[in-house]
Amino acid sequence: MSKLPFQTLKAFSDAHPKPSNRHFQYGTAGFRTLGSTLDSVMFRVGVLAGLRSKRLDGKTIGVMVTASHNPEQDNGVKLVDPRGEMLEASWEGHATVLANAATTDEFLTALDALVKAVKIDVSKPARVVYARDTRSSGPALVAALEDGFKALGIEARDAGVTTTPILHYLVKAINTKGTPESYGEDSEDGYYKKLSGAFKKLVAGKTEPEPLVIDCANGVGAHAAAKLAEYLGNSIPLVLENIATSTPGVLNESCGADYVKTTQRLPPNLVDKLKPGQRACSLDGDADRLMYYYLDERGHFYMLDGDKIAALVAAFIVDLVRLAGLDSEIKVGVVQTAYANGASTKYLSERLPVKCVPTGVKHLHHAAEHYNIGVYFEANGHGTVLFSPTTQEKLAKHEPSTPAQSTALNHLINLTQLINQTVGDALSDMLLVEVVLTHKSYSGVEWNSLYADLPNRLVKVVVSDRNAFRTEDAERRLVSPHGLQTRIDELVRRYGGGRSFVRPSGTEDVVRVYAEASVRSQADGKDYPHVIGTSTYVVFVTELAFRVAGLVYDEAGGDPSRRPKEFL
Ligand code: G16
Repeated sequence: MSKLPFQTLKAFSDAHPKPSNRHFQYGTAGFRTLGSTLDSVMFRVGVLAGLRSKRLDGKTIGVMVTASHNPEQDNGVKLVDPRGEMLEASWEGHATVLANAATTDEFLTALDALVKAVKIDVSKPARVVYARDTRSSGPALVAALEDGFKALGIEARDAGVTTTPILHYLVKAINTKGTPESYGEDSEDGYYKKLSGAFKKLVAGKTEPEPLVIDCANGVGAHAAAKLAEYLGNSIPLVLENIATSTPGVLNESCGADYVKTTQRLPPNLVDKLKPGQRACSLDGDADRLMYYYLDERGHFYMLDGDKIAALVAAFIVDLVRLAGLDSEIKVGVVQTAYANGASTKYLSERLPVKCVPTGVKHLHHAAEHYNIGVYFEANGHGTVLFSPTTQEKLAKHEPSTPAQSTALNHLINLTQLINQTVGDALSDMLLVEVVLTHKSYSGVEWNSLYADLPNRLVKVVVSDRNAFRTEDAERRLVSPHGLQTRIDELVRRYGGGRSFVRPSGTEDVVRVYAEASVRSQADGKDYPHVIGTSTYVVFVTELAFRVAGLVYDEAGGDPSRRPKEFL
């Protein structure tokens, strides 16, 4: 077995020293922190991607440079495995070890240990495809990544500036090229062609929808949405907003899917642009999350989040499976996280099997693979639908006995092409939502009325060490710090039920607190048609969230003089 090119690795590594005062962690979505600190991490991830490829016989590995919904000064990097899914969990630990080697010598020793531990044949070829979002720190970080590729002699393909889901698509398309499982042409154009082609077939003969407004978060989704719009032609009119990708300081700023979800508000600059009832949606900074919303006649805001998308899509697919005459053979299931609104879980569980898993697409994706058709969405708008290989085969071979069965079957087959099954994809999900709304002749109002959200509130607490917070039961309960869960339970009881949980973020140095009101009839008995508004439920749940946040802050030894004044 040949050896690693230590001399070359050493020379390159010396040019990318690790900052001594930093600890890096491969979290929920790879490494993610201040962009200015990530040079050494990028170089080392470049080398690691090559080793992962060699370990998998030269299959192409994806590398995405992005910090998604995080503020503009952050950046990050994540690896994509050959089928387009997130990096296998055991390699997350290897990534963290390599990123934290203090010196070049330690880095080389760690590389050698990794090669031996996971039995990598270094003589195998290594291939990667990489891309970045629009952040200004991106080009320099990509240069460091490319040094990693050069140091190991990796065959690297630059996919340029593009969205995370397009990079995932490319990885799968490259690795399945020329095989019976071919995922599509291995180019960005191939992606647009595949999605737009399927969309046009699915809406053929239906009334053209009213224009859809897309808030592109001033991120890379603006580029992709513009190209997609060209391919879609007049099958759906799209109005792109927040497309200033080269203006410093505006990425995800008062716009984008995370802003909408966490503030439960419309991006302020859209207020005057939306007509009552007009559908609008927000992407996040790398276009893997999607939030829908609309305003009513009185200007009230209604949010249709990942839970509402799951409810809409799952019901549609279940209907199609039944209409195709396949309901005894194909079972549909849903995967959610603890953030799922209690009303959505109730609505869905009355109709389908529902599973709850920890936050992070990788957890949802793997759980969804256990269903014939698995619908997974996080409340934050990150999700997709998976059709198992045997289900896809069944759809291809099934012989319908009536024209109605044949139509439903074709719709299902076209959905397998419309949906980016590698990962959550805001643009693919948006087209999916539009298909369902068109087929059902739903406006946002009908969609929203599937169930009424329970009022909820999400609060961030900055702590010195988020790793001191550990959870169990799909993140619904804390096991450490010791005793804190008991105090949260007491608080929740005092507030007349409801629900609250605390978990460390996997993408930011914070702990998140979620609180949700319990059944509406237990509060003041009034009828609140939507979450936002002057409701005692909202006051109740906000107070609960800030009380729990206060407990967390104090428990984590937060400086009393800097305690946020809203924490109770
Ligand atoms: C990433 C993951 C999502 C996850 C989110 C949670 O999102 O890809 O699956 O829901 O992080 O973040 P946290 O752990 O900080 O609450 P994204 O869109 O930032 O890549």
